[in-house]
Amino acid sequence: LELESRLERALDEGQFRLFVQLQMGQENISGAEVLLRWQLPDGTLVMPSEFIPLLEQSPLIKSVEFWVIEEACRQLVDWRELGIMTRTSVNLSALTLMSPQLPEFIGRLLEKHSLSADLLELEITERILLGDTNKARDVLLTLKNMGLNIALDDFGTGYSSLGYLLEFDTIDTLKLDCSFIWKMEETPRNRAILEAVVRLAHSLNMRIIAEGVETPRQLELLRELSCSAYQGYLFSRPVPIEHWQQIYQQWS
Ligand code: G
Ligand code: G
Ligand code: MN
Ligand code: NA
Repeated sequence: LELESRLERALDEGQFRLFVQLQMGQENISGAEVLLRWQLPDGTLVMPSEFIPLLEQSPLIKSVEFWVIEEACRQLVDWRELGIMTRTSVNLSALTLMSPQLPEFIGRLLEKHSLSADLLELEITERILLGDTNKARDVLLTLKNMGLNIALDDFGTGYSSLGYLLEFDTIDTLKLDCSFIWKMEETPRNRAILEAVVRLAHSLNMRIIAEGVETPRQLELLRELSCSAYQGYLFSRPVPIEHWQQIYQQWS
């Protein structure tokens, strides 16, 4: 409760900040993931793992994530003026995704800024899809029909990942959880599992993004499987969103 009222104040006082992390395609930049940070008045950055779980249990998460979407669109406009077109993804929690206002909110933002919907990707986790499956399917279809991209984050860590693929044909992108990449070189079996997941994505015409790429060797092995994009410290750590121009120039 203490934390919750501090978070409410954080939103009012503009203490949330956005970082972005590069996603690299086979040769070109393919996108950037927006990551939330809470900057305390003394400058300390609080990571999402320390406040998102609590925030996700409160309606406040909607206000925060609506703000994230709004800021992401504002950035897309700034970047457009610099000649930078980067597909940008935001992470959404269940309450936000299921919010009846979400499609209209995003639609109005895109229209106001004349932004193409496919510049925006919504990352959701398997946990979100656990609840009301029919409702989730409707919401995702609405968002998909608007032209937005839908990504399934942390793919492979949930209980019934494959079941979700049966239920939700609106998902465009799988984000392969870091653990697959980090364990890939340990045993042939691990490598075979990763390969099978990448092939599955290809055969369903889904994009697949490998997360947590830290070493040149990991990248080399993943490139043999040709993922759609690679994200990890090998390319860039998350940086403050104002620094995107530098990262962009470095990698393009
Ligand atoms: O950047 P970092 O490693 O600290 O991110 C940790 C986790 O926080 C990631 O799983 C990421 O998806 C999540 N996260 C970051 N920003 C947001 C956000 O705006 N909303 C939600 N729901 N999760 C976020
Ligand atoms: O769950 P999600 O994919 O949204 O989480 C993204 C988080 O993963 C980011 O907060 C980022 O800090 C972290 N991350 C991204 N790339 C790497 C990496 O190469 N190594 C490690 N350890 N963490 C990473
Ligand atoms: Mn994510
Ligand atoms: Na996430």
